[in-house]
Amino acid sequence: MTAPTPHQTTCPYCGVGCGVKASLDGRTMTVKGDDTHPANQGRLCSKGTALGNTFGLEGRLLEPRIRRNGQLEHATWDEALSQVAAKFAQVVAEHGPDAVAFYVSGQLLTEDYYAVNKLAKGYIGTANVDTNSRLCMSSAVAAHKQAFGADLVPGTYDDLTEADMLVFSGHNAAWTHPVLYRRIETRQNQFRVCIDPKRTDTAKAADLHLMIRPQTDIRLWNGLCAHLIARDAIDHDFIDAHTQGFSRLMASLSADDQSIEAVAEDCGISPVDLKKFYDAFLHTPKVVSLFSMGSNQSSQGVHKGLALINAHLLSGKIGKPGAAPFSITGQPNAMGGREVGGLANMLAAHMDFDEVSKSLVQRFWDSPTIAPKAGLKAVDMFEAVRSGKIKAIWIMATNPMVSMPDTNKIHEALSNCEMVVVSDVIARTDTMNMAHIQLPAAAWGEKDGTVTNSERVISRQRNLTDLPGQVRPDWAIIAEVGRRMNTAWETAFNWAGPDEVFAEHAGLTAFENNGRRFLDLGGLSGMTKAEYDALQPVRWPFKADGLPSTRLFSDGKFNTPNGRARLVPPIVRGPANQTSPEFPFHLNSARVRDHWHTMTRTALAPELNRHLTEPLLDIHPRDARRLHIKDGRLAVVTTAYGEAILKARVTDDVREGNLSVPMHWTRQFAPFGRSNQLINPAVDPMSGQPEFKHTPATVKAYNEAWHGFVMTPRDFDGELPQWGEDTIWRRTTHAHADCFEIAGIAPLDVSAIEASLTLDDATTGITRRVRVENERLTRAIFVTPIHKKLPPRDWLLERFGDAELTDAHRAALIIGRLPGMQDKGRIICACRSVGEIAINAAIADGAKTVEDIGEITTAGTSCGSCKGELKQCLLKQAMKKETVNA
Ligand SMILES: Nc1nc2c(c(=O)[nH]1)N[C@H]1C(S)=C(S)[C@@H](COP(=O)(O)OP(=O)(O)OC[C@H]3O[C@@H](n4cnc5c(=O)[nH]c(N)nc54)[C@H](O)[C@@H]3O)O[C@H]1N2
Ligand SMILES: Nc1nc2c(c(=O)[nH]1)N[C@H]1C(S)=C(S)[C@@H](COP(=O)(O)OP(=O)(O)OC[C@H]3O[C@@H](n4cnc5c(=O)[nH]c(N)nc54)[C@H](O)[C@@H]3O)O[C@H]1N2
Ligand code: SF4
Ligand SMILES: [Mo]
Repeated sequence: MTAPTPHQTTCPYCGVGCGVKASLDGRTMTVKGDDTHPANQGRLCSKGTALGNTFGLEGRLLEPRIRRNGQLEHATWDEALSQVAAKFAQVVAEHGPDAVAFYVSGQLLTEDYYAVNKLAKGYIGTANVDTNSRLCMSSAVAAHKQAFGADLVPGTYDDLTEADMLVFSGHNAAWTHPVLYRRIETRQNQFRVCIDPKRTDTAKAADLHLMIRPQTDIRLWNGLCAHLIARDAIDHDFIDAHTQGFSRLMASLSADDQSIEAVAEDCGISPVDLKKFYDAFLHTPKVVSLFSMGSNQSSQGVHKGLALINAHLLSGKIGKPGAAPFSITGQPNAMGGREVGGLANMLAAHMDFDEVSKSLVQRFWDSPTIAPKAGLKAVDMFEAVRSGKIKAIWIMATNPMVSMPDTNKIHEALSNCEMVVVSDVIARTDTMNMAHIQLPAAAWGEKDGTVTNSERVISRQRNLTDLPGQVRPDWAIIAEVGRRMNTAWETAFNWAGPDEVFAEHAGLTAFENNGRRFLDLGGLSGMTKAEYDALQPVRWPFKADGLPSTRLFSDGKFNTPNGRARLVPPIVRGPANQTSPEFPFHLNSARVRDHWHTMTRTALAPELNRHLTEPLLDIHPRDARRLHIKDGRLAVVTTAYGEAILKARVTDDVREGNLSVPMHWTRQFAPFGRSNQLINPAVDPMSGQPEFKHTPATVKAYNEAWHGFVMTPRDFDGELPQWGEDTIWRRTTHAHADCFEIAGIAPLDVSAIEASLTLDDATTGITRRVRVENERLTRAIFVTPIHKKLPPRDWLLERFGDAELTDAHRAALIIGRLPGMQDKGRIICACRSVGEIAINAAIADGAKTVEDIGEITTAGTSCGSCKGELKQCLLKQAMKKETVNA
């Protein structure tokens, strides 16, 4: 048998955009990093490495479904598409084009994005097409447009190792852009600063962590600008020749006390540390400042971006190798979506709604109409659905029931809507559950097209296998609806393949451009299908045919009418909603290392569920003590919008008065631990980006009386079990079983559960039940009073995979472990499945470095995403030893 040929494609997760070589045998996939791809040069992180484990058909939606009398029923494509087209056409006819909306995603391919943008803006005539990038990048987009005249990201990945100083501003790169972070680590003697109210892995590894009070970034960056000016450390030639607005900026900065002491006081950090940062920035010519969600997701996100960009413009640290303000994108195709113009306030291809652009785009599309003005941004869009102004919405490749702020309102909106169409790859998501019509989309590895990563590199995501069931690529579904909405639109939507869509998109970027718009992909518009299929990664801007790629702003020319960058004075404000005696805490929300957003795909990979098995609430030890909240016990967080119940992690990695929750968990995995029912829907007034990183909150202990777990055979497609009213549960998926961690106050009634073995201890209150059917373990339930320990989960979970239990194993089931057995502890290395206990044992055995641990345990020897945590283990053990010795 010959080995399957590896196909080159691109990872579907983060904006690093790593090249992947995937080999397929049926639906069994093995992956490795593509060593020829400029983004990753062969590396992959834990999520990329696990791609093979999420490629099965488990949980997939494989056929269209229509809800009839409240029940979802199988439908043909013909029925489903006719209904979508007819309903959209009817609503437009009766209520006008703005009564329909599309809510799309940075996880669509550029071709999908182009198709939906053209349908909405050129044919239906509405700009109500917004995207989850509104929640992600829109503040950076608005800052770029103001400062540079267009949404242009100046940095490249090579700049990150070329720089002598790196700033991570609201960016936990170690977890969220792991492969970039691995590249950064290869660079020695680089001064790294992390600006984050939380002590993240990125902060722990930095030379300087500025653990600022939340939402004080503008004060910090404005202070830096004032410091540069006061020390005359600004680039006068650059400012004179290439910028405008200097005196206005000077005047606005001088309105505040910019002394180091005053700024440090407002930001809640030490003046010594702040001065270290300012001096390092001043003395280092090559600085890259990365900014991400801690910057963008704020009611002052645009000004946060502008303040950071100002520091780079004033010091001329832009347009040169190793010097750039660098907004890093989150999703695999956030950048491609921005190039297409799939945001409600952009028309297309970096053009706005001015008369010249509207005429240009309409002539290029030869379309019957053109959206006259900007459409509704995500939060306003769902509000318009809730109030009934929007009567039909089509959601593609995003899960707003989980990821939008104030999700109780999203639930209301979708419950009230006349027609909710959802295209997804997974059958059961919190948003799919709200759909009237579900459309099965082709998933990663099945779909075919292009994505653009954070450094403007366009890469192919390739179709590697036959489309399963009845799934169709997103662009093809959209095109078909376009054709069905109006027969006169047929030629506009009759692309034969993604290559034709891409050619049209590239053509539009070049149309009547003549250097006016820096985004010009004209060189790629004439590709044949074979050339498109063989396309290698290419970074814009480029001269022709993708080569050679040139550096943005290297000539000091920006995309403004006079070619000068704008220095815009950022205004220092607090967050939209201030804390109060009722809600005294700042609630932050962030990502974890091994999960992707709403977990629809990463939850399928057992190894990705092991790093953090449930959502944790981070709370400072002093706050916890005061409120009697114990580490590992449940706590109730309440905001003006909703409530959540999660396990507390007492840690000084957060500031006193701050709380932090992960954003990922859903109704499918932890209905009580969902973050976004807590989150306030306040937005930046300019970008419309929600303030996910700050909601006033309060917290108290839940005081659960008992805890336990229930294990059932893995069933991702099945109905979720129903527990008692106040039973808090969290689910993790393992290779052969689902594990539900449960806890509650009122006693749990387990009498209805059929069991073959029962061990109830009336004196201790411990309940143990297991069920064995046909020699296989099919149920395990352990419940104990809260102060009693539960057995480790691993061994029992593995038994669900045994086709036939051995006698010794069967006898041990009811105890939950073999005599003398050791647990793995928390899994640190997901790739090699190495737990904390083995790692600590290796350290006790003399391992002194991360590499030593790797040699003994294999931890950290695959993707390296856990190296930061291995360092932490070394530090912790060293500190323990010191305490013991002292
Ligand atoms: N593992 C993993 N990686 C991912 C993703 C994922 O879901 N999982 N998603 C991808 C996507 S779409 C995105 S957008 C990126 C996001 O990547 P990041 O921006 O790195 O992600 P977050 O963890 O959301 O937020 C970053 C940090 O902002 C901090 N922060 C909160 N408030 C403030 C503040 O006021 N000021 C400052 N300076 N910082 C603050 C938080 O404490 C947090 O550590 O990650 C991408 N990569
Ligand atoms: N509290 C809090 N909330 C946040 C954030 C935060 O930091 N804090 N961050 C925000 C940010 S930056 C982002 S980007 C969003 C992300 O939030 P979402 O976009 O809602 O998250 P995903 O889980 O990535 O949703 C993608 C959906 O598309 C499906 N899908 C995958 N591939 C395809 C495909 O090819 N076609 C189709 N049709 N469907 C597909 C997946 O199964 C999944 O249901 O969350 C935002 N929400
Ligand atoms: S860093 Fe990880 S998640 Fe991001 S593109 Fe690379 S392999 Fe995928
Ligand atoms: Mo994002």
